[in-house]
Amino acid sequence: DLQPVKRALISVSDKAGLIDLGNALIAQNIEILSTGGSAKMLQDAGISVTEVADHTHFPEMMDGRVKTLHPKIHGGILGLRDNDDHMAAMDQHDIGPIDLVVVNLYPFEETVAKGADFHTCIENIDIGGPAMIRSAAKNYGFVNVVVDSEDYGPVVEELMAHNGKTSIELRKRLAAKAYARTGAYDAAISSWYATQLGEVFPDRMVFGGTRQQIMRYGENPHQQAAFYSNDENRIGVASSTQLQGKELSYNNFNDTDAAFELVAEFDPNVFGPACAIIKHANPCGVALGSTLAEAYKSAFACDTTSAFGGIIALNQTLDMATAEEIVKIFTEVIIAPDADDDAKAVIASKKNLRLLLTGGLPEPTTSGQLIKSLAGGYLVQDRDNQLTAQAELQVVSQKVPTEQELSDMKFAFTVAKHVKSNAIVYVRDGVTVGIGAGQMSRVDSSKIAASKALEAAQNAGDEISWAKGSVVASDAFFPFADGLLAAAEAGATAVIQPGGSMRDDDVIKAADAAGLAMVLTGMRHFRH
Ligand code: 93A
Repeated sequence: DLQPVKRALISVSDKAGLIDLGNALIAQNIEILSTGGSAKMLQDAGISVTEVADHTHFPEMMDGRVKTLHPKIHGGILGLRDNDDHMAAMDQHDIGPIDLVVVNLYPFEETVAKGADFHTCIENIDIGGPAMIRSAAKNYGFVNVVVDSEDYGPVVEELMAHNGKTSIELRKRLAAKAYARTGAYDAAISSWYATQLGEVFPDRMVFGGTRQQIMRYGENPHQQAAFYSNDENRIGVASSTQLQGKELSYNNFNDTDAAFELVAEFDPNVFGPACAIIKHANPCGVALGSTLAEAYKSAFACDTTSAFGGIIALNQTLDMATAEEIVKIFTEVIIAPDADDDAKAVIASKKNLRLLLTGGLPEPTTSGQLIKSLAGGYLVQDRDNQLTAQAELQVVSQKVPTEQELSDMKFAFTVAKHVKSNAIVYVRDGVTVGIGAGQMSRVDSSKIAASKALEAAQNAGDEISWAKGSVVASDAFFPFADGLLAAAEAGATAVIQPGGSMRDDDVIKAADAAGLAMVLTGMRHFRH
């Protein structure tokens, strides 16, 4: 269904590609209507245009607030060319059809991002532009709407290929893009207003974001999926550059995000090298080390079975020694702030291994919102961007923890924050030795973590469980003494947990009876 383009209206704030477009339209004998600044730029380039004000016989007024909001414009865009009444109305009121609308909007988002004052932001709310875009997109059967200079090329190509006409497929595609643009524009205005009012949760939420990738499938092959990144504040996986390997899958994105969020808790200037290995969004090994390769080897040793096909996150530049360790087994993804050239060469020997470089670590205290959808809606909450400060740790046991125990407890509790609840994490010397994740009862998580610590020891040829002499962290309080006793039995010497249970006293008594040190954080880190 080809439709001719005889008259175009151009009104653009972003003037990139404007003159080329003007010349291409003139070459197709298309008459150009245009607003103030756009008309001037075209005329200065020798392109003949009619000013909208001359077309409507109505001046631009009120500082440009009213320039295209006129029936001669909107009638020309909206009139159905195959409807006799519409055509008669157009004739009667001397309304000429407009077949191509090229509009990009006042830069509201950029103005807000620049930190402009309230008044300037208000003046940058475009009214006439979105009105024309929406009119043109509604009448996609006859009218072309272009909201992005990237689409000038494809439109001109069609005009040339079809002798001044465009196809219905193109017009539909342009219409869909047009409403996406006006929707995102209004969402940005709405969220800016809400922020001005100090509202965290406005009456209606509208999610923006830009589609970065359509995946082959979602969590399972029968689910469709795509990845959208925030327009501002693009950090972590969303900001990474992929050096090699095939595209990330839905599960890869999810796991890589979990891995990088976890390792970002460990600022290399404070903790030195750190490595986290993730499977199914849970860590199967996390470690600090004197070198990055040490950290990787220790993280790997925690659970050599689960680490197979895992996602590895590093808190500093990937070096060759670490790369050589990593390529010994199959790994899906490595994410790191950077990589040395010789490390890249080692990784390049594994074609399918994806290497993502981010240029830095996300700041773990960054605020932001997390969205989880339910069957009939969604939940929104702040991200868990907090950690208990050293000063707030409260020793409640008779036994006072040693310095090493204290630092291991803080490490274990930080890791537990990134483990699905119920989370139990055993740590020895800055290395996780047993992780229990995602169980419905805390005792079960404790048992699993303890059995993993024994398995890790046996894998390494040790007789004695690595839980022996470890510290243990729990993401939420022990409701009963049983989980704690399981830890003592496994050989832990110290426990870190939020506290706050009705039976805290019983749990503290049990710790004292077992000779354990116990520290309360007062902060819980559920993760579901
Ligand atoms: O202030 S407006 O909302 N009122 C209007 O009637 C109107 N018509 C077009 N802004 C309006 N526009 C916008 O002007 C367009 O969306 C475009 O961003 C800009 C182009 O102005 P100029 O051609 O004068 O540079």
